[in-house]
Amino acid sequence: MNTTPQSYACWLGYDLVNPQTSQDQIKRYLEKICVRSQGLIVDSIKEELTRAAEGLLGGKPEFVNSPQEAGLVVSLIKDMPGQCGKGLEESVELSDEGFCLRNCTGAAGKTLIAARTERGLLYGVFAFLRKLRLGELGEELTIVENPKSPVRMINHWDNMDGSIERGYAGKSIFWENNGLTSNLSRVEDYARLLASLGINSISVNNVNVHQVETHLIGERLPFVERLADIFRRWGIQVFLSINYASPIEVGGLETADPLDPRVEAWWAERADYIYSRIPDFGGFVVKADSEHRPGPFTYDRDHAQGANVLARALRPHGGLVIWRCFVYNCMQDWRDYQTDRARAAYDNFMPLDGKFESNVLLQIKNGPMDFQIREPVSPLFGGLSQTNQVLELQITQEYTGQQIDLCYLVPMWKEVLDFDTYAKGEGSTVKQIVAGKVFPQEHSGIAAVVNVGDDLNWTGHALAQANLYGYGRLCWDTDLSSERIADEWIRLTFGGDEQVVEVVSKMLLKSREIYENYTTPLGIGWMVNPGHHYGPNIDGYEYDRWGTYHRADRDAIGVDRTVKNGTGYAGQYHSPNAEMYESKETCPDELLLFFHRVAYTEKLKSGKTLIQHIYDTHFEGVEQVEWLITQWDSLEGKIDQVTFENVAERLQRQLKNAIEWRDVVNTYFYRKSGIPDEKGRKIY
Ligand code: GCV
Repeated sequence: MNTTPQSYACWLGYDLVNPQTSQDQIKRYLEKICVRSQGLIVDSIKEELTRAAEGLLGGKPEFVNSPQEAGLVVSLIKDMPGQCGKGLEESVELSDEGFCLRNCTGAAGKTLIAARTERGLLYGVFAFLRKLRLGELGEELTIVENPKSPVRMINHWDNMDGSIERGYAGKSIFWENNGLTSNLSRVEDYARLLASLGINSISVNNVNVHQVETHLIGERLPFVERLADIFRRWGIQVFLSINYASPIEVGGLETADPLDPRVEAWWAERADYIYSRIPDFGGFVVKADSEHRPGPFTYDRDHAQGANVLARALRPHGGLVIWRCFVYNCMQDWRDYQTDRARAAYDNFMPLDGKFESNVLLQIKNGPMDFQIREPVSPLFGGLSQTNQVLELQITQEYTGQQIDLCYLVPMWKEVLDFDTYAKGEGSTVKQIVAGKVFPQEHSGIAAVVNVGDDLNWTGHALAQANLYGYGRLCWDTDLSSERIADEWIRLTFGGDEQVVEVVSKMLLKSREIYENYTTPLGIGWMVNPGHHYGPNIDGYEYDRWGTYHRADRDAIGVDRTVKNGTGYAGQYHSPNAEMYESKETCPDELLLFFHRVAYTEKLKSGKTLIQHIYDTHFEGVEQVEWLITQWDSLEGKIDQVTFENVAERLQRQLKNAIEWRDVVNTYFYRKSGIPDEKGRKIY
């Protein structure tokens, strides 16, 4: 008996197709396939096509040599017959990872998937299968796609004891008992899932690199080799997070000073060793001088000096250094009104713009704080103009419901990507910057902390799969809409029942607003239980050292970050954003408390007072969770039972959480302000 739940397959459940896709069409494409090229990734392509044919047709495809006999032809351009390949080269613009799907001229019913590289072919095949299942392959077919972001990366915060920092879906799928998992076939399934979205790089250990993991670049490297062997077959390069003190802890030197020649020589030798075992190794991800991690500050060196020594070691092998900008003072005194954590990344890294080696990429969290439900976009985007940049997102729902509460994050990421920095006038959006189109950058892209673990459905909450899917699709094409991504994901995951599509789509698209309604208001953030970060605790971080304050008193709440009277953070943006945030009149309501201190009695743009807005949104948030529950209940019988129950159970927990948030937040502000709710609802 097969006990694997349907949700294990995620969006690659090939038994599910939309009603628009006819069996004849599937047969025509998948019964006979001609794969002209050869290679490691091409082998994976054939396996995937076989899997797809088994799911969609109920039998293996026949791989034929002659394109004339086949319904589908898969070929590298260089392996296409002379005039055919030349014709294609001339008519379409393909990047190294791009692909082209089109009907072969003169051969009725035949479709060609062509690319310059095996990776391009892999992405083309997955796109083809997706379109086939969605019923989107018309008779006239010419599709050319090139990925918009060059680096499309997944970061794991997995530790080798199997735990995952900020993981909400079980244990690590890579590591157990300080060694490699015994379930490598699951790693292979994971690699397929990522490749189907176009992900091309992955870091496999936590950025907080503890003692055991420090030796992944030493005696534990063979484990990484095994993982790299799997990911390579799916076009994904493996990276490691490293401990900046490795020269001491692995190398036995007495220093890790980046300017010490012994340290430089040690890193170079280490890189040679790694590449001798993993020739296509991606490089290092580095969290340095952040939250007590070691870094160049110990030696009075700056972050450019710190990163460049690694970059020089990796460069001869084509490796990259992905250096995180999450650097701030985590020992702040809450009485200190001058220091502003929001300013920290910009203050630390702007003076270094242009000083990094060409294979260093600065990885910048989307907001200046830390993955809250609402933050402005980090002003480093648009600030840095001479440095390679990677946007860092968080798919794992640390502050956004921990995969208990439903929170489809794609709309939030779209806001970040669409944000216009005005760095070079209108149109200097974050998505253009990470595409490498605004400033000259040798490398750029997007990375995200992933939400998977060894739960059978990967993400704990089955609907949280939509965030992983959405992340990958957005990296590939930052112009896709949240609606389109949700629609695709639902159809590929649950099939094409229109009621399911409509209901789940509404639930996903409303979910971020709902979560925001019952949690922290208007961009102020935090108010969570310290440590694990789930559930409300308004003053949990208020008198602490982390720089995350709301500063509520009986009259007002919010942090003044204006240039005129506050911390000056608003001035880190270009005009006209700086002016927009500086003034209460033009600052968007949803970020008002991030930038300004506002009295409870002040009116918002909506016409409501601040305190009434807080009460109303918190009552509404709970009602909206009740709405989510009725929506989901209406799908019973239309969704496989395991998934149905999984989501139903999470929604009940979400309701409890939302009620707790509502009552704690409303009571807190009622007690502070003494102002009653206009509508006389129950506040404690
Ligand atoms: C991996 C936040 C999280 C930490 C995380 C850190 C980071 O502070 O709570 O768990 O550490 O961000 O991004 O480095």
